[in-house]
Amino acid sequence: MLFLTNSLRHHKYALSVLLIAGLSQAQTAPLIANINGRQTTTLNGAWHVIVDPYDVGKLDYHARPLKNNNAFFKDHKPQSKSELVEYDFDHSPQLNVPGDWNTQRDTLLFYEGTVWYKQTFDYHKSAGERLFLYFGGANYQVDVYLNGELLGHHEGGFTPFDFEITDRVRESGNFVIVRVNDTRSADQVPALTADWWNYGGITRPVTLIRVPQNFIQDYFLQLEKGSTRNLRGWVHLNGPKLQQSVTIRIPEMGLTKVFPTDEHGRAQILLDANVTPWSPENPKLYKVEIAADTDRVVEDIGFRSIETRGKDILLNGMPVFLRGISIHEESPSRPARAWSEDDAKTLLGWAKELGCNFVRLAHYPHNEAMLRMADQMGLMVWAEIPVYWNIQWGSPQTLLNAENQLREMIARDHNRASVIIYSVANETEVSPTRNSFLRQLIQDAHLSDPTRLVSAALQSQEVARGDRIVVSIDDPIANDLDVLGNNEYIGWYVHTPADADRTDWISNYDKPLIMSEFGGDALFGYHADELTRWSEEYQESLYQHQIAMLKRIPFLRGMTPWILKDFRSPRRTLPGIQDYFNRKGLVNEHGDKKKAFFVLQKFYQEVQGAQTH
Ligand code: GCB
Repeated sequence: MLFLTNSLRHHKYALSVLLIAGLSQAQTAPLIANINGRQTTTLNGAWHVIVDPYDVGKLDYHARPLKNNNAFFKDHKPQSKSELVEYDFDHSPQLNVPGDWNTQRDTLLFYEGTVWYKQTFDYHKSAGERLFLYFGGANYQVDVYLNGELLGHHEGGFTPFDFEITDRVRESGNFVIVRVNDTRSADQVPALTADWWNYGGITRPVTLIRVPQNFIQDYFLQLEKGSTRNLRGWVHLNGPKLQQSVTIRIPEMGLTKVFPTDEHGRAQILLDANVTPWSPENPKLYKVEIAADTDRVVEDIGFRSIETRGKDILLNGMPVFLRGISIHEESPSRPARAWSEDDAKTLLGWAKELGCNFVRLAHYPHNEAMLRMADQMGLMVWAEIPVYWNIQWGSPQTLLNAENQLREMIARDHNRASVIIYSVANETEVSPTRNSFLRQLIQDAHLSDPTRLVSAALQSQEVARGDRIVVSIDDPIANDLDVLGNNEYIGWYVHTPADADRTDWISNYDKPLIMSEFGGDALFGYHADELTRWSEEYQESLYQHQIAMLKRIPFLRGMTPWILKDFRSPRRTLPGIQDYFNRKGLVNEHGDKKKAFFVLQKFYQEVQGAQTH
């Protein structure tokens, strides 16, 4: 496992990795870093699908697993005119991969359950090479089969996974069958309810990756926390020849240095470099070449330091205010799961237009294109796992699952300069089991990647209500976090917008606070007075009062209002207004800007004028 050597120092963590390897993630291979830098063949395109609400492709009528040719993964064809076979991928309709199924066919909008996917490919394998089948993401439970045999399972809708298929691939007629099931359940992450659409399907690209026998599986290279010179990290080789020399080359810095790998294929890297740091004003990326004796990979990587000092957040040693916005992974051109570079460019372009230097990618790891685009455009990122609302805190299995999702997110994104914060939870209720669950995740994040800050979106408490309202940040896990996040809905779920004027905030901690959510719904084009719910004027006034209040919080160091764009949610049923959309967006699903957009934009211009970042 990728993180095994990393985590051996920490027994409990190592144990969870082993358990995961044995249980929920059977047979997935270690993740390959930077697949864009590899020789790849895409399997994106039209896949044949069978919608299977009763799971007849997997279970017989007594709910026992099917072992015979009725099991869909066999892709069996009748051998005679008399043979009974009740499925046929090749005459079943198609859906696009990547893509959610809900928005590709009207009858699937509310569908939650199983869909089977099939794709075929031919492949010419050269001697000495290895081949991996890589999924950017599929929601939620996935079984993958190649040529009628199980490759493995994956659980979790928003992180990548891969399988080695070197010994199983044929010259021609390969068929991949994937069972994707997005049924919600209480023990999952997220659990039964969430305020976003449960988009099912193979929602991110599927790729064949060709690598040499001994290859560079992963590497990590970032500025050490608090340093503007020390590039620290590691390289991890995979294959039979683990002891090699690894050369790190950054031509623009005139840097070349060789490091030996140990018997586990790992090299520790330390470079003294003259770095032009990455920042929102100058999102500098360097071409970094990592070359072993048997493999070579190149990637654009930026270097910046991020740390806290008391209540301040320091970017490259300088205090910074995070002018952010929250974003769901929904396409700006049509309300469906986003996955493409174009989607990323538009969404992040809107954030830039607002004057942001920061985005909260809520509430789960977004597709990789978003992170790479944030690197290029100069937007700092809060990255998040879907530990959301009501999780089964007492379940060891659920914790393993959350840890695995965190690990996969960090493994994919740990070289992105844009990522400054890992968030481990959103609006979770304090309890002893919740506290220890989250503490484990915070510890995992710090261990896996000591260069980033760890946060969580907490819930504050109202401690006084008289002439003044006093709200306190007080949570047992706050001490474990580097940065405090807090969601509040003054003016929407509680109080009136004007009540923000008489609200004061206190905190028991010498730590920075990011107001990770506030906001209210408005239907674009609906105009009324500022006390009328759902009107643009109500939302505009709410933002004005909120901003006036936020300016008075002495320990506030950033904010990510809820939210950039209206997004689909099954919880939002009000006809004529919501129509299954959460309307807290500053733009609607067609990109039309509401009045509040300009209120926030103006505030961010003011803040920007007053600081360098
Ligand atoms: C929240 C949640 C977010 C919801 C939002 C809302 O606190 O974190 O997922 O969408 O409130 O609109 O109620």
